[in-house]
Amino acid sequence: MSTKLVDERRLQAKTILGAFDLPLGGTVSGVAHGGSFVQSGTGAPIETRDPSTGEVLAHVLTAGEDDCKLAVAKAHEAFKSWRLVPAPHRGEVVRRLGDGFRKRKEDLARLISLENGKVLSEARGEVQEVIDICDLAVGQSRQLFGREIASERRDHRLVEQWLPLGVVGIISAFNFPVAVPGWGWAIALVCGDTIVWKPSSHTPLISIAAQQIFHEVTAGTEAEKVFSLIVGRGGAVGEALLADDRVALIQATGSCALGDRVSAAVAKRSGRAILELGGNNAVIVLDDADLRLALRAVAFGTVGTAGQRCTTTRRLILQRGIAGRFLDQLVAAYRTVKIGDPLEDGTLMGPLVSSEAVRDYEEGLAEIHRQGGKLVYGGTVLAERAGYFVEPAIVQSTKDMPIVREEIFAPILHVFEVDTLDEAIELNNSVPQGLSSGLFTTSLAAAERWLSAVGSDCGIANVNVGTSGAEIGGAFGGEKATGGGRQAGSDAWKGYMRRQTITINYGSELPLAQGVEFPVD
Ligand code: UN1
Repeated sequence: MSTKLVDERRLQAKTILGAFDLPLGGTVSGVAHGGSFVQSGTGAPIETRDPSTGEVLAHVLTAGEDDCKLAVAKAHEAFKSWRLVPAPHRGEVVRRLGDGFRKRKEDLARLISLENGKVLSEARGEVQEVIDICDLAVGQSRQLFGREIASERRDHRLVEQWLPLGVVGIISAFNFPVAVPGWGWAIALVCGDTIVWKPSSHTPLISIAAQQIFHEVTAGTEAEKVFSLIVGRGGAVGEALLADDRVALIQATGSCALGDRVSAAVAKRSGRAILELGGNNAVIVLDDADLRLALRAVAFGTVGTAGQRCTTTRRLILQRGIAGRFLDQLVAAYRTVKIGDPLEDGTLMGPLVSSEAVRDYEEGLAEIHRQGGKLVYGGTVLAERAGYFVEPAIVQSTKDMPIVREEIFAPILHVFEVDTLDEAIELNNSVPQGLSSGLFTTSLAAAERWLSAVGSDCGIANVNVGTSGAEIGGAFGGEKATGGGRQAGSDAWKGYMRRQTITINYGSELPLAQGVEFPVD
C-alpha cells in the first residue's frame, strides 16, 4: 500500500474504533466482570490486527486463570438472584439488548469488517442474526413451558418443568464473533442463566464492543452483573473455564480438536456441553437441477466469508450429465468475484483472518496436490498486497484422498463426479463431520430420498438451498464429529435449562407405580 493509502486506512480504522471509544494502536482491557471492565488482566497482552492490511489495531489486556475464576465466581453469585427474575422480565432485558444491537448495527458491522475481514453485507447480516435471536428469545421468555403427562396413579399429577441451569461458559470462534455467541447469550439469559464469554483471540475488539452494548443496556438494572467477558488464550482461560464445576454448561464453537478438549474436560466433572464443531459440508447437484439456483448457492457457500464458515461448502458432488457444464459456469462465476477491502462496496471476498490461516490454505493445497487432487481454479496467495488475501480455489479430488475428510478452514472446494443419487449420498455421508448439506434437484422423489433415513446424515439437510446461511428459527448444529449440539431456535433452549420431573399426589392414598405393593403401617 502507498503511504497515502496507509494513512487513509488508519483514519478509517480510527473512526470505526472510535465509535466504541477504542483507541487505534492503544491498549484496552478484554476483561469485564458483570458490566464493568477491569484494567488488570493477568494474562499476556495480545495484539489484534486488521486482516486487510496486517496492521495492529490495538493491544488487548487479557484474562489469566485468576480473572477467569473471579468471572465465574461473580457469574455464580449473580445467578442466585437472576434465576428468580420472572422469565418475561428477563426477556425484557433481552428485548433491550436486541434494540441496543439494532441501534449500533452499522457501527458494529463496520468493526466486524475491520477486525474479522468479512465483507460489509455479511457483517451486517451477522449483527442482524443477533437482533433476530434476541427477538426470538423475547417471545421464548413467555414460552419456557413443560408438559403434563398422564399419570398411571389415581389422584396424581405428573408434570415436567424447566428451571434455570446456572453459569453458562460461551467459547466462540472468530468467524461469527457476535452471531453465534449471541445465540447463546440471548437464549441463556431468558432461561435465567448467567454468562462468562470467552471470545476468539482473533476478534477481541468486536467482543469488547458487544460487551459495551450489553453494559449500556443493563447498567443500573437487575441484569447488570449477569454477563462477563474474558478475552484470553485457550490454554489458560479456556482450560480454567472448562475445569470449573460452577460452570454448568459450556457452549463451544470451533474445530473438532477443540471439541475433543472440551468434551473430555467437561465430562470429567459431569458437566454439560453444547458443541458446534467442524463441518465438511457438501452440495450435490443432480442432472435435473435448476443450475442457476445451484450456481448461486455454491458460489455463496464456497466464497462467502472467504470460506471461513462452519457451514462453508467444502465439497461439490456433481452428477455426470451436468458436471462439465456446471464446473465451467462455476469457474466463470469465480472469475467475477471481487477480492479486496471488505469495507468497500462491491467486494465479495475479504481476507482470511490471519497469517496462520493463509499458511493453512497453502499447506492444504500442497497436500491436496500431493494426494493427487488437480487444481481447476485459483490457489494463489495474493502476496503483492498487504494483509491475508488468497484466491478461492477449486480442486478436482477423488473420494479416496484422505484430505477430503478434513476441514481446511479456507476457501478450497473439492469437486467430485458421481453417476447416481445414492452414490452422491454415500459420498456426502462418508466424512467424519455432519453439519450441513444441500441437494439441488427438481425431482420430488430424489428430494424425499435425500431427506429420508437413508439420506443425508447431517444436522442440516437442505433442498435447493446451499449449506450456509441458516435462519435462527431452526435448531442449528450437526451430528458425528460436529458434536451433536443444537443452538439457536426450535427447542434448543432446553439445552440451557434443567428439566425437572414432578409427581404430585393430591389424594389420600399412596399407590406405588407399576402396581408395586409395600404394606408397612
Ligand atoms: C458458523 O459458521 O459457525 O448458517 C455458523 C450459517 C450462519 C451461521 C454459521 N447462520 O452459515
